Amino acid sequence: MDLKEKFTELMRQRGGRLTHEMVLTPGRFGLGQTPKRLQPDSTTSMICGYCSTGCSLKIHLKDGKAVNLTPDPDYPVNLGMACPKGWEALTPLKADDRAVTPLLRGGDGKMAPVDWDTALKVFTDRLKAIIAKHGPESVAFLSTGQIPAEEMFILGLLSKFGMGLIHGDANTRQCMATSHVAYKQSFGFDAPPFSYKDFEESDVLVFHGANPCIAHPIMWERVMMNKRKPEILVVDPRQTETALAATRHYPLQPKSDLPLLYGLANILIREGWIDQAYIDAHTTGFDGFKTFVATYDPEMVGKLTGLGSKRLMEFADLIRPGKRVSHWWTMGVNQSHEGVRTAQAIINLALMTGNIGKPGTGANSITGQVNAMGSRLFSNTTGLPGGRNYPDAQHRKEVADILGIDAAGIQDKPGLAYDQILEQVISGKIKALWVIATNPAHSWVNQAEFRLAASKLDLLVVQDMYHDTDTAKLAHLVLPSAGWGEKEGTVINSERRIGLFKKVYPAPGQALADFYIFKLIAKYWGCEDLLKDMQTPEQAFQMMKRFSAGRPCDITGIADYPMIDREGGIQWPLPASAMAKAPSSDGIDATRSAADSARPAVTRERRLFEDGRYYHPDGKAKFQFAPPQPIPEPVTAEFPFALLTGRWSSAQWHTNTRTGKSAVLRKLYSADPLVEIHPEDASRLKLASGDWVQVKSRRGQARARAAVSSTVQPGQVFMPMHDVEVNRLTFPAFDPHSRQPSYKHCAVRLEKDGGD
Ligand SMILES: Nc1nc2c(c(=O)[nH]1)N[C@H]1C(S)=C(S)[C@@H](COP(=O)(O)OP(=O)(O)OC[C@H]3O[C@@H](n4cnc5c(=O)[nH]c(N)nc54)[C@H](O)[C@@H]3O)O[C@H]1N2
Ligand SMILES: Nc1nc2c(c(=O)[nH]1)N[C@H]1C(S)=C(S)[C@@H](COP(=O)(O)OP(=O)(O)OC[C@H]3O[C@@H](n4cnc5c(=O)[nH]c(N)nc54)[C@H](O)[C@@H]3O)O[C@H]1N2
Ligand code: SF4
Ligand SMILES: [Mo]
Repeated sequence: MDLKEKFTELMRQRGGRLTHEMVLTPGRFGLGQTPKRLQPDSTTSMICGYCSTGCSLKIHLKDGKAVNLTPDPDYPVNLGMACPKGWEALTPLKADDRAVTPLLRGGDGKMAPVDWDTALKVFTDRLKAIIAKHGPESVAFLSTGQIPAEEMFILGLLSKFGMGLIHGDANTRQCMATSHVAYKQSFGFDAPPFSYKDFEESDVLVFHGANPCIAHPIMWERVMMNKRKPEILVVDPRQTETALAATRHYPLQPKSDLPLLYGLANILIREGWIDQAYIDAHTTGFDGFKTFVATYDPEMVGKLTGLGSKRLMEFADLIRPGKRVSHWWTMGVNQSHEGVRTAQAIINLALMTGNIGKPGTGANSITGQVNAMGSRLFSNTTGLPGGRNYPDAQHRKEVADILGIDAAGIQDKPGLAYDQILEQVISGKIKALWVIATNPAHSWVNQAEFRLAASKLDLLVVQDMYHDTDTAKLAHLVLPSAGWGEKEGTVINSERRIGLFKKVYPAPGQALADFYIFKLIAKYWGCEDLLKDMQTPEQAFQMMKRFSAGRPCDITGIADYPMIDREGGIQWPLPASAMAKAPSSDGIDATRSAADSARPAVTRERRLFEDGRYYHPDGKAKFQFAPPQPIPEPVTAEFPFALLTGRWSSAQWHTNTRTGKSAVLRKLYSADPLVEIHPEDASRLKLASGDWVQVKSRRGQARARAAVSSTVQPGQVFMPMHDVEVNRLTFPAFDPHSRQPSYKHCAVRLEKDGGD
């Protein structure tokens, strides 16, 4: 009997009814029809559920169900465009392997369907028993940047203040932790300063370790709309699609970004290509920085990076003051053993050239997942809601006051980071793990370690849309979730724009929105009072607003969900005081209707720091720097290749649990794992494209097909992160400040494999 049949059987045994009270209030639990605010046969628009670009899609409904979609032409982000994932966004909802009922591993080791009542009792009874025996530090959760902010927010409140857990982290550690720490230390708050319009308004765009043609295709379309004939510089060891489309490619040696950036700073200072007035008025620490970079001689840096001193001079000349220069970075920077200092070295370049707070400028970290930014501000994992800090007594008091709880009950330091949580699972201190909307059995660095950790757990709970993800297969309990399109909430994109998810499709079987799963857990745990004012996502949003009041991310000027819809998304900050003022004069959207003009306008595209004021108490940005550290696992004679990893096609999303369900998207990528290898290396190893090879590291091995291509440099190979094999190889090194894994460098060797 397959799971679907088992579920039908279970429903039959129960008289075709759910046993829990949710059957009495289906609307409340996100079951059943489209919410009232949508007409059954109409078109509505909502944010795509994949990447942080945050495109808006028009969803066409028939009988209250989405039947089709088209990109939204009126939204300031995507202007009528979408990438293949967006066009195919409805398909994964209908997949056969959706989790349609909770599943519990029985004494025979097999998963069997159970009803929610049983699942929730197992969840609370087992976790409470573990906590009673081993303390609150023995249970941890791992969540995500892919669910609405309201869901992350109530999970954070429930887990920390309701269930009393200490440790919880998210896949945003794998992704954005570096930018978060870098901005906080440099600007005083985690605040990406840009608006997408800056893509169009730059004279020079520098992409550091970013491949937007593949990873953020609609942002790249915005670059293509730039009418200023911009120079586009790509700093990437690989000749990516973006590098090919750029005007200049700097194929540096992997992980030599930090010396490169210090070398550039040195040239800029030496040549007098800096904005001293800006530095004096708006920054601190420049003199120390100047002394520090003086030793980064162009000859030495040219050799170290493999770029040569001439190209360094050319680079510095292109980014000096006088033109609008914007710097953009993603995972080539963040996923590094020294990601934070590298990101800050980019920030330093923008500050010292005065290229920030003006059109077409900025030190701009592009986020990855649809709601990575929501997680940074509201998830209550590494910081308290509203971008507050655990160690700050005043911040703890503010949080306690809003929630009506005792400040003494709030921990005074953040919980453990992802890697430390897994370490403690392995050492036996953490006994239970609750995994929500992430698939670490594929995506976590060094799978051997993750598998070992999973094998040691007394309880692994996986809350996912699908029952057969690599992580769900290891679980003792699976909680079935509604996905994008089946629930409501807000998400925050890379340019700080808050947009809406809507419920346009019924969730299958007993699957529930994560929001209501958390609500049910609160009820069964006996702490539902904590969330009593948050019966719906929109009520939780109102609470998030309260947490934002007076903070740099203040959104008290957003009245409600319909306002977000009307305005085409709203960037933070938008304090209530801004809405009380007269309509702002710049950037108001010309498409606003006559009725709209009666209300104060929200400027549609805004950037931060236009007044040169940063969030440190002195109002200034800080130069941050430190000497580069050696590569954690350099190549050797035994493991002579540097393995780089990353995104491979615009049709693949991470571990492919969603994109893999679309026949259209599957046609756009390789069915087999791949390893890209340079023609010289391939000929030495007698490899042709399509041959199977074994890729081996000190931790594991992976079988992949050779893709012979000069996109990689000799001595380097590249594997897509979308293939589950890749993290059997990666090396668990971490940035010391952000604890983000360095996914993009480890040492491997290749051996031809006889098979076909
Ligand atoms: N289609 C698609 N789009 C996505 C995603 C997806 O899975 N699929 N995921 C989303 C998410 S969560 C994220 S975080 C983003 C990631 O977006 P990106 O960061 O743009 O994507 P990656 O391919 O991981 O890495 C970017 C580049 O870093 C380069 N790189 C490797 N090592 C170094 C180095 O030492 N220095 C420099 N300068 N570059 C280096 C790689 O060669 C690669 O081309 O994409 C988002 N968008
Ligand atoms: N080697 C290597 N590894 C990497 C990277 C790399 O560049 N190289 N990149 C890293 C980065 S930047 C990231 S962000 C991570 C991503 O790694 P993961 O987060 O593990 O990847 P996803 O496939 O996005 O997993 C999301 C899971 O959530 C489920 N899901 C989707 N929507 C919902 C929902 O609404 N509710 C619930 N409960 N579940 C849902 C999906 O089915 C899926 O199982 O991978 C990291 N791993
Ligand atoms: S670029 Fe990102 S947000 Fe836009 S359609 Fe593609 S996946 Fe969705
Ligand atoms: Mo990411």
